[in-house]
Amino acid sequence: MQNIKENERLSMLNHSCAHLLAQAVKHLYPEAKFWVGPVIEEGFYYDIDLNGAVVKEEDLPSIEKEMKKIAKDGKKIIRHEISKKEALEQFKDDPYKLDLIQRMNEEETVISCYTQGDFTDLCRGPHVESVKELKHFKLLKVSGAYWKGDSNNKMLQRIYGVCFDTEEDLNAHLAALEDARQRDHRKIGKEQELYMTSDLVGAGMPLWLPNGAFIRKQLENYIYDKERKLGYEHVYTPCVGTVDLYKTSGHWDHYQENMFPKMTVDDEEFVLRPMNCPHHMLIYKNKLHSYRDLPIRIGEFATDFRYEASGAVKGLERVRCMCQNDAHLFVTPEQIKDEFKKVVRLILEVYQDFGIQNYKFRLSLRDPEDKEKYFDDDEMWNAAESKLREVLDELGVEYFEALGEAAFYGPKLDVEVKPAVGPDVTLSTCQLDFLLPRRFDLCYIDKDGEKKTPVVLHRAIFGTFDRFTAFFIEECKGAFPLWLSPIQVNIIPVNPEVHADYAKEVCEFLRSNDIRASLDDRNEKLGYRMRESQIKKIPYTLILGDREEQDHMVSYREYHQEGTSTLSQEAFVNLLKEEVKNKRKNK
Ligand code: TSB
Ligand code: ZN
Repeated sequence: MQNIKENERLSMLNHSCAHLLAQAVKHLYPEAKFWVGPVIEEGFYYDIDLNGAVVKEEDLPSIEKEMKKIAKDGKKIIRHEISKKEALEQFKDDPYKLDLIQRMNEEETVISCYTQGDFTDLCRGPHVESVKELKHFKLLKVSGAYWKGDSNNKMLQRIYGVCFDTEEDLNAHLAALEDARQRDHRKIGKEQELYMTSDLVGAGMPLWLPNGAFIRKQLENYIYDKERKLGYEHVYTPCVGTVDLYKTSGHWDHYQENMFPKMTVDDEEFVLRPMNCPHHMLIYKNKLHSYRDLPIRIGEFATDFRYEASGAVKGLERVRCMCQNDAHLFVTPEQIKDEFKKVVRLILEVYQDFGIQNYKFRLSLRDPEDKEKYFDDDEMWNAAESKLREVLDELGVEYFEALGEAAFYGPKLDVEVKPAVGPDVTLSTCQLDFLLPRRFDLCYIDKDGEKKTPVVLHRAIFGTFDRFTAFFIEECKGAFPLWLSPIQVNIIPVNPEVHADYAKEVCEFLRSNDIRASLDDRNEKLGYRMRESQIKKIPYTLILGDREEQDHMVSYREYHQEGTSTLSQEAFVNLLKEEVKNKRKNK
């Protein structure tokens, strides 16, 4: 999708279109007063005070019609410059514009206004030359928005729109928006009963429903197997820790704003944990280690709680209660590069299994100016940061660098992906840490018999199961690959009264072969039941009638494919088993 804000011409066009919208609204609602109308990634909006009137989606076409009329009239858009004093006088009846003018510096001696026909707005510009250029636009939606984003203020009406130079560009953009809406994991999550939320549980606290929980369990099993093969050992630890634990780790000083507040039980102070590293440090410390034992890889599917602003919470993607696919790898300094490479290779392998192609590696570095967030040891930071660069260069992986994105304990490699809606997010991460092992006084006995401090790699391949599931729902548009689908086959007897027994027999046969099958023997039309099977995006639909029953065969239709094929029951099972075995690929 085009990012309007990043394109100079589109940005100007959309800004002018926001003025056109305001002018049309003023014609239709003479009482209207206007706050601000900025350009955003998806187009533009204008916040409007309609003095009690309410604009609904169904009113948008009439506003568009008025916009078209004004545009056709073709008035020039003219810039004037006035002094602050003149501006205060000119907009004296408009409290919103007065608020804007009053906030401008005295030094801003000239204030610009733009006029088109009977409409003038305070604005920095720039604008297109004439409203005639505004031909290919669409109003998209309307919502409420508090003045200045403050819920104590009046609620204004925010009308969104977008404008392009050509009808084709506009249509392509609208199609992309519709595609994003259809892919949005919050929509699919509801439709396919994957998860729910409840105000009684709280914002950002998703409840995984059976279908979603099934998918998550498959993800857990998948990554557990891979990690076991790579020498990881998994543990269970509590999702709380004492304040002292997080003071020792440094989270209390460096990460507190992301944590839930502490609670007191008897005479102990606890916090819901935001990260699992401290627990895993203690597990490492439970035993004496020799250099020969390293790397030690402690993994956990661990529940964490983080404070995320209520406005930032989003479906399963950004939650306040999450489950990390976490591990802490304890290595000698000589093992850092090799272990780091193994993690990057695992990331690449997993993404390939899931058919994920659109992602970027980001090398997240400290901001050397930010002494508050990052501990002050330039030598340690420089050494850590250059180690990561070396690994990436040796692997030939492309990446970009981002200052100020490192964790407080060290630099990291993050994988960035684009959700259907909203800004990019991090999925996988691998972080290098020289700090926490010191703070927990960890050691191993080296070759020379001396005590040494290990280095820790923090890594999460799926990131959290929550965020990965959100992303993957959008990636596959809710059509999960066979191995992840809660229901793999939906069986439809052509005439339930005649073919139900055979359908039941097939269903039992599939289930006895570990295939997750459902039976739709409702007395509904065949076409209706087949359509529903497609809407639910079930990978295979079986259609069983006279011929299938006589020949002891099954006819199946794959999701999103035209036509059916026929096989023996055994051959069908083998087909599915093969597809599950080769998994992991999305169709
Ligand atoms: C990898 N201590 C490390 C760990 O050992 C850690 O916690 N790293 S993290 O802060 O980057 O979090 C790990 C992953 O959790 C992130 O890469 C991201 O994918 C995911 N994540 C972070 N915040 C949220 C959230 N609010 N909702 C869902 N997932 C999140
Ligand atoms: Zn960690």
